[in-house]
Amino acid sequence: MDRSTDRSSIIDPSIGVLAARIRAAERLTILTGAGVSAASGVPTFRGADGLWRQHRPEDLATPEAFERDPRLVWEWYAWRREKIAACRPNAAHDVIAAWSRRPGCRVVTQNVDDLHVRAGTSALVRLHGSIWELSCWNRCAAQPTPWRDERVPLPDGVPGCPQCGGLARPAVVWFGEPLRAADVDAALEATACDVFLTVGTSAVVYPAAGLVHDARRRGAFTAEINLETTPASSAVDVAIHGGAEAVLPQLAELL
Ligand code: BJW
Repeated sequence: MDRSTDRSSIIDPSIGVLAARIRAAERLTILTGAGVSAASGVPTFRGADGLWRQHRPEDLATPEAFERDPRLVWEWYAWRREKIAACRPNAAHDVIAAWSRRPGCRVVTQNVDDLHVRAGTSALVRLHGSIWELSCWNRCAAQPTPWRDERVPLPDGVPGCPQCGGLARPAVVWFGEPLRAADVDAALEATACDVFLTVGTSAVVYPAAGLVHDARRRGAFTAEINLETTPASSAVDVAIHGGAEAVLPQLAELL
């Protein structure tokens, strides 16, 4: 094929600009959302095939929903756990994991799938918890407990708290719930950086969506990688339209 007409060989000039910024940065912070795991096959929340197209968040992802019908909520999480268990980290997770081992790099994720963990990401803040952990509904246990049972349908009854035997819940953050203070502190601390890169998030869920603005106020160069325009697109220095699994490897090549 004539390379001059092969659009796949043309690199968006913004990628070069961002690569130069990352190369020079002593402190790099990356915020990720569901779009980073989309190429792995994990459903996003708000896209055309997103989870919120089939289910109302208030029926499944609020403390009120769990109180009303814990089994229904657990069944939905069991279905998602089974789906995620079959997924593997993609090229975007791999690039982020490699960068995370650089001094000064911090990764903050809203994702509960733990694909960043499986890719070997260090210095990771999981703002919305993990679908692979459970915690006590009555808040008896101080720490969430790993729970890797992938059976669907659920074993008899909903899972119990390993500490007190009471009702257990997925160790994720639902709407209307506060995030763990230590995670919020770590995320806010990470907004003091030279480059803040937001990847694959619709930038509508707070407090995560506020981090890019905090970083900008604190003097960071800000960038976004997303398939679509988001509320963050007009606020960042560089908005790159593309799949994280394609753009991040291109960036890594240029470093
Ligand atoms: C690609 C791609 C590819 C696709 N490459 N890109 C009004 C104003 C402001 C705030 C509020 C408000 N009313 C209520 C609030 C607060 C609320 C909130 O923000 N609501 C807004 C929606 C309006 N926030 C909260 O309730 C939070 N808590 C809180 O504020 O506490 C305060 C408090 C203090 C003291 C006491 C009590 C309370 C908690 C938020 C918890 C969010 N939880 C969920 C579920 C987690 C568990 C689970 O998974 O089940 O977190 S909701 C869901 O949204 C999930 C995600 O982490 C989160 C963000 O979604 P994300 O990652 O952005 O995914 P999508 O699907 O939205 O977007 C994917 C993007 O990727 C798209 O843009 C695609 O284009 C892109 N993409 N493929 C690159 N290959």
